[in-house]
Amino acid sequence: MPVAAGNPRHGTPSLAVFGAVPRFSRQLHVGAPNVVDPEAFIQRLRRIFDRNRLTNGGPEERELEQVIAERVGVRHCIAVVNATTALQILCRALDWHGQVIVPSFTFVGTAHALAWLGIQPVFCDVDPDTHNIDPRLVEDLITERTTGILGVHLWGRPCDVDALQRIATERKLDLVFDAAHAWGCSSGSTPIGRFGRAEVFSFHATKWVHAFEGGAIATDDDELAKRCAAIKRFGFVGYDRTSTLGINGTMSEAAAAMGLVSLKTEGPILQRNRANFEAYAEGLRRLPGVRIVQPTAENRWHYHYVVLEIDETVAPLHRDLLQRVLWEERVLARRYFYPGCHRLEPYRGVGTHRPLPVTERLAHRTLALPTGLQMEPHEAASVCELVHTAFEHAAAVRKGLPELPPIEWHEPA
Ligand code: T4K
Repeated sequence: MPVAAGNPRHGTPSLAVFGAVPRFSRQLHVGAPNVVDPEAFIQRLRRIFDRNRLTNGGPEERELEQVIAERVGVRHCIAVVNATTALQILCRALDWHGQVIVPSFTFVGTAHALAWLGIQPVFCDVDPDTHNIDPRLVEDLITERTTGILGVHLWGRPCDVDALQRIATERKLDLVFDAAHAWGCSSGSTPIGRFGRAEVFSFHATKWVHAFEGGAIATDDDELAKRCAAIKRFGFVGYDRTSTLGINGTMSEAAAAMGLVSLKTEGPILQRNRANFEAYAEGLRRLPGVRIVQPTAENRWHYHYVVLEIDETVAPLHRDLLQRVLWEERVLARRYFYPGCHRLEPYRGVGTHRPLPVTERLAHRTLALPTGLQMEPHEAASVCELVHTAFEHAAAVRKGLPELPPIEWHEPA
């Protein structure tokens, strides 16, 4: 809802919040699915129907597992219905209990996976540059109840895997990684998926490569893989014998088929992501107090997350006001990962945790912008122009916008 009827011809900034026509005629989402070749998917679906094998270890699921394992360079991949369930299966297979050290600055699903198993997530602060769990702080959080460390490669940029592995080895703890953001990424020349005892990818529709819904556990550990595979299928080890408490984590044949098609079409997605990213980076370069999360030269990256850090002590507008301006223009920027897991239910106020100053700061500063096949680089440049205009007219925006109710997380008309 505009705050005032604006008229650019009379000096009011040309922004939808002041009554101008929104810059985009459609909504631009963070995480809009990339679909390159629906026909190839439909062909695979036909074959699925011909075989009448819809789920429970069919050929699409097996092929997907093989492709992922080969691409990552691990002996085992276990495809799972989604990454949250995959994390739960992995934690169960590792017999994690008590406490696990995990960053708070992540999607809440990371913490939920632990809590569902009765494990207490012990929140660790993150490094201000990488946004990943800070190994220097991990050691201090280890108690006699700690059974593991769960790193998250946030935005697909690798954790400090060596430092974390050193701590895990010294303290005889299991280290695993939530690699939900990190398909196709690397740490140096080593693909993500090969670190710790195992890593978990997400192939959710909002990821750059997806299977509608999907996840996968990658590991070189034969025994662990066997346990994960059994847990994923109700604990079955034979036709009618169970070895352990299991769950249904199977990926359907339709989802696996989508995953396979999506993997084959990475090229054009990566190309567009990169072009959009470069347009954003160029367009936002000179803005005061704005930093764009950059890839690091030595690591492979998918350019799937366009994340700004807006330092409110320097920038003329707070992140939340800029978000509101953009929403009115139909650019549905997201405050990933506000407010940090430790401030969300059911973790809020439970137990005590160390102060998390970096997480607190980032949670108030980061803003994810849309990218992917839904948009072209010139549209990314257009989003940047909006940010420039909003900054130029920051005083007017600040004056007008507090009257608006806070953004609710439903989609605006
Ligand atoms: N660990 C980390 C670090 C994660 O980020 C995630 C998930 C997980 C673990 C767990 O992975 P999974 O169990 O999901 O495999 C989304 C996703 O649901 C979630 O997968 C993702 N991370 C998280 C960061 O984002 P929402 O609630 O923010 O997304 P949603 O549904 O609002 O989608 C974003 C926008 O994209 C929508 O406003 C509209 C658009 N959209 C979305 C979908 C699903 C479409 O246009 N079409 C679609 O089909 O959680």
